[in-house]
Amino acid sequence: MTASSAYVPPKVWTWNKENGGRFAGINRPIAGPTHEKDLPVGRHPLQLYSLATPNGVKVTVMLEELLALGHRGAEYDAWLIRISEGEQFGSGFTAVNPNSKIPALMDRSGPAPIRVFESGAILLHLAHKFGALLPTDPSIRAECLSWLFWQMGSAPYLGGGFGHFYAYAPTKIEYAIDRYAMEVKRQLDVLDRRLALVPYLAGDEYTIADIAVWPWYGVLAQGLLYNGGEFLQVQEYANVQRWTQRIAERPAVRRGRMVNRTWGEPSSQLHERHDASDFESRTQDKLAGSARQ
Ligand SMILES: N[C@@H](CCC(=O)N[C@@H](CS)C(=O)NCC(=O)O)C(=O)O
Repeated sequence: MTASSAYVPPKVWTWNKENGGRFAGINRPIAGPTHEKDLPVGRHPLQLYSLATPNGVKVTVMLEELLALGHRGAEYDAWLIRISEGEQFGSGFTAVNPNSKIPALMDRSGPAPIRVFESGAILLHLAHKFGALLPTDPSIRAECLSWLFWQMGSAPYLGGGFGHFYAYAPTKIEYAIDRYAMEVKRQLDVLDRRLALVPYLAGDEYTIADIAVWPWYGVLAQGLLYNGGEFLQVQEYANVQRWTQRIAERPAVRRGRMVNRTWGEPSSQLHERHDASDFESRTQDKLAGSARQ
């Protein structure tokens, strides 16, 4: 019998502040701001407040794809929100996203600013705004939206379920790891079977469905998420592997992954993005080099 199986839930749950594991400092059972802090606003029409987690990367890849397609109105300032330091609970951030999670977007291109939160909603907002990466044919569009919403519903099992219990939980609970490993392998098989039939999730075209799914399942397939590649035997999903590789090579994906990234090689970290030239001049290796001179 493991220690966890001895736990008997009390009649009423109470908040044990010591019991949050790695996230004890930021997890709370209440919403709303913890402190007053305005958000910065840059010069571009789109203001993004984010971090390069899979949910954040969806939006920076989308913006870089739109710019690569020639949509100048997709120019953006990307501001860093350090969620491990609780910056998502500042009053300015909660005004943009009352759910206190990155990514959050302020679209300042019109007469009144529009706030958009939830990465799927942000992808749809941008796809509609620029008429891009969302198919117009009703049946292909339905397929695209189905895979987009599949991702929004499925990734919490991968992140909050598998990732949490496999990589972050203070104790390894076999039941929880088994349950979520099984579900994530099933999800990979769902994708693999789809990608056996078509090159991209909606069909022949790369769309916001791929942009949403790739930062989770593509990065998982690369073995880069939760160090779980070997455990889940991700190399077995050959069609997912082919799709993953193809998308990883896109220049906009390479750029989008660097934005608001605060870990990994210094040359892969662009903490804030305010101009296309920042990819050449403001990555952490370059900033450290110029600080030394
Ligand atoms: N469904 C949301 C999920 C966003 C989300 O979970 N963001 C995480 C980082 S990947 C976050 O901000 N966590 C901070 C917190 O939970 O306090 C979306 O897709 O935008």
